[in-house]
Amino acid sequence: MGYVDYAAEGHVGIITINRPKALNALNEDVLRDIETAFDAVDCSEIRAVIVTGAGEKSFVAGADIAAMSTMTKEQGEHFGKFGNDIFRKIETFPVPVIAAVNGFALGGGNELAMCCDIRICSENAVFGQPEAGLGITPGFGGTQRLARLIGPGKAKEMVYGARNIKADEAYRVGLVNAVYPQEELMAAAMKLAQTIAKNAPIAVRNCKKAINEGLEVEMDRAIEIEEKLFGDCFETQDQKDGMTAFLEKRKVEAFHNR
Ligand code: DAK
Repeated sequence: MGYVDYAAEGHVGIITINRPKALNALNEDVLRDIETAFDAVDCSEIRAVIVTGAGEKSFVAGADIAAMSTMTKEQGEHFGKFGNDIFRKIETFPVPVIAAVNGFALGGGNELAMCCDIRICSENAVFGQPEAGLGITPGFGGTQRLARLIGPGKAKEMVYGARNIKADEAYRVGLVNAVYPQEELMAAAMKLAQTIAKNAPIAVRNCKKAINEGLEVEMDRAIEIEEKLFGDCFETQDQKDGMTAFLEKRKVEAFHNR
């Protein structure tokens, strides 16, 4: 992987997009490397993944404008599908994914952050969908996920106006959960990931599925999805260990992911 680094620390995987000369912009090679990195995550060991960008300036400054500038309609559609399939894979990745947004998250960068489960950012982060100013629409799910996350009115203001927002506004509108000084961002992401990793992994995975799949259907069906995933937990050793520990008035030592 030339453009993406992968490291595991305990039960946490860290994927770093590493193309700082172009502010980590996404061309096909970078996208392919992101996919390869996710494919390499061993979910029997890893319980949460952090995605971040190399350098102190940019998470991802968007899809690669130079690469897109000469695309035909067919190539544009192919590029959109290629990226969308990978982003959807991240959105439905079995374990939670945290975006640690350490600077610009524009266009495809904001779209990458939005397909993660949780976003936190540094004080210098900037979010936006500048595509309309470049003569295109957002193409990696930006029109869909932004409206779902912050509501259609605010999303339309950002998308139609190609208006970027800074970290404080991103926090206010609910695009990010928290803002940290740049030097504290990765430690905060790691703390959050470890908090998740401490809980029963199968239950956490089922929670992710229940929330994501439930949001896509009407409430009666959503509740059925939750019931099924809740029931499945009773076939796990982690449920027995967690509840036995509670009844014996002690903390569970560790969940074993089985
Ligand atoms: N693509 C390619 N190179 C980029 C880039 C990008 N998105 N962003 C920055 N770079 C490169 C710059 O060209 C520059 O390269 P050199 O000139 O040094 O070779 C280097 O990174 C440093 O950038 P700057 O010199 O511009 O740095 P500044 O600090 O002055 O400015 C900036 C930082 C982030 C404000 C500025 O670089 C900027 O405005 N970048 C573009 C941001 C942007 O518009 N991003 C959205 C891209 S559009 C679709 C599929 C996907 C998409 C759409 C449709 N379909 C198939 C339908 C997605 C679209 C997008 O993401």
